[in-house]
Amino acid sequence: MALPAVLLRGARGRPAGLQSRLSWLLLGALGMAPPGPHPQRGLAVEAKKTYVRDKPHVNVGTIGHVDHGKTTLTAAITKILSESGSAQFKHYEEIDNVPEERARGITINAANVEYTTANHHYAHTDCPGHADYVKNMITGTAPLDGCILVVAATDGQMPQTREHLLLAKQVGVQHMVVYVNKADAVPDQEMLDLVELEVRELLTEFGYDGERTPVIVGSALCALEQQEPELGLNSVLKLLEAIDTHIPLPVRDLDKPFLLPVESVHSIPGRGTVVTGTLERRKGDECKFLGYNRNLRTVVTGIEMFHKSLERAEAGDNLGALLRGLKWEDVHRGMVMGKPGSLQAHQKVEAQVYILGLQEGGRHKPFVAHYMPVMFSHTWDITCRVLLLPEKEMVMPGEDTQLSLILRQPMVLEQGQRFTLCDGSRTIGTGVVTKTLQLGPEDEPINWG
Ligand SMILES: Nc1nc2c(ncn2[C@@H]2O[C@H](COP(=O)(O)OP(=O)(O)O)[C@@H](O)[C@H]2O)c(=O)[nH]1
Ligand SMILES: [Mg+2]
Repeated sequence: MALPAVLLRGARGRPAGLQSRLSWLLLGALGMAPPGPHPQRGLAVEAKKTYVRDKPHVNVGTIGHVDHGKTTLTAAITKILSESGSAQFKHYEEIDNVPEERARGITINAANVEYTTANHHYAHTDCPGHADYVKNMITGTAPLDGCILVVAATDGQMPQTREHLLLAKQVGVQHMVVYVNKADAVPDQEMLDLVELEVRELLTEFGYDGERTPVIVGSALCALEQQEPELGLNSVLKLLEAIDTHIPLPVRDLDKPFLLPVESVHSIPGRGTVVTGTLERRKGDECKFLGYNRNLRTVVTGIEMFHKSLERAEAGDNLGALLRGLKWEDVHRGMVMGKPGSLQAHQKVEAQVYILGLQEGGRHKPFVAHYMPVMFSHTWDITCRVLLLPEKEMVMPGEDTQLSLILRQPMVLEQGQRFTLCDGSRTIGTGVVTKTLQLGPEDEPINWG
């Protein structure tokens, strides 16, 4: 018997014509020049895109104080890599004047450039303004796997150097590579050494490995303007190599115990209960359901996608899972199904959040402690209560802040998990869990109104 039609959601096709392009690609991959220009230019461009996707993908971004050279460095990287066809050159102005992108009601004003190195394919984020940096690191759809911290040798560390490092640590960026920029403007080697020393200390202070973090000294401007190859070109090549080797591939969700946020629950006469959802992580047989104060254990006896039974599911699959011995009324949308032991429900978390400004559709008034928005994550939503840091009186629209949230019931929440806060139908903020906490005696009892 087939599963409900709800499982039938948009077939995913392969890109047409992929096979026919392979031989041409192969030549490129082997380092041989393709035989003259490709007969169809559009196809060639497309072919290159297909090719770069084969390398493991890593998300990086430039952080650091304003005017220290983040955008210049980003432009220089694309310029240098464009010469070997591994990137498209983006001019400084193109990166600095990106139009605003509206994503999930939040204005993200960040430039994304793309390039490939010997080992990886990179998406590199550079943001123009200070406020946008902070916002982007909290709200960005893809968390950064590593950051390039840019410090101008002319200034050394500055307030935003510290602030961005702190924030990077908060949102879970684990790896840093440092570029000490503007070395062309500092002829004194001792001064450069001092800046490097200071940066290493700073990294250690914020919980990074200051001793072993690669620090490359150079000049992004020289690299961009093709002057002083030692300070320019070579420093950027060294930086790229450091990024390639020092920022490890992110742990693929495919390797993690499976996790399925439940979208809907069905009862099928004669077969049992089926839950549907999009698998965030891979399949396992035994499973546990957590959320809304429940904790149920069962076994998956079958999975189906597009009316076909599956041997094994992969992350990203939209599937239905048949469960042994569970009743339809036992499971709800919003519960999370996962491998026993790999999941935990939490009722209190610490988070870094960005509160939307009025122009972004957010609140027009600040809020104070004990404010109760609804928190959305995975497929669940639940009322929560805001606790502010002791010295903090209120949070203004457009502000980013650290705070704690107490949920009405324990839900599956992990460090690094992203969520949205809503007030009625209005999205008022977005955040990322920085730490899961235990409820303390000071937290009870709570009146949920
Ligand atoms: N002398 C010198 N100036 C640089 C270098 N890199 C960037 N600049 C200049 O520093 C200023 C700020 O650079 P920009 O990339 O916009 O910094 P951002 O705010 O960190 O993105 C610009 O005027 C750049 O031309 C460098 O290596 N040497
Ligand atoms: Mg910039």
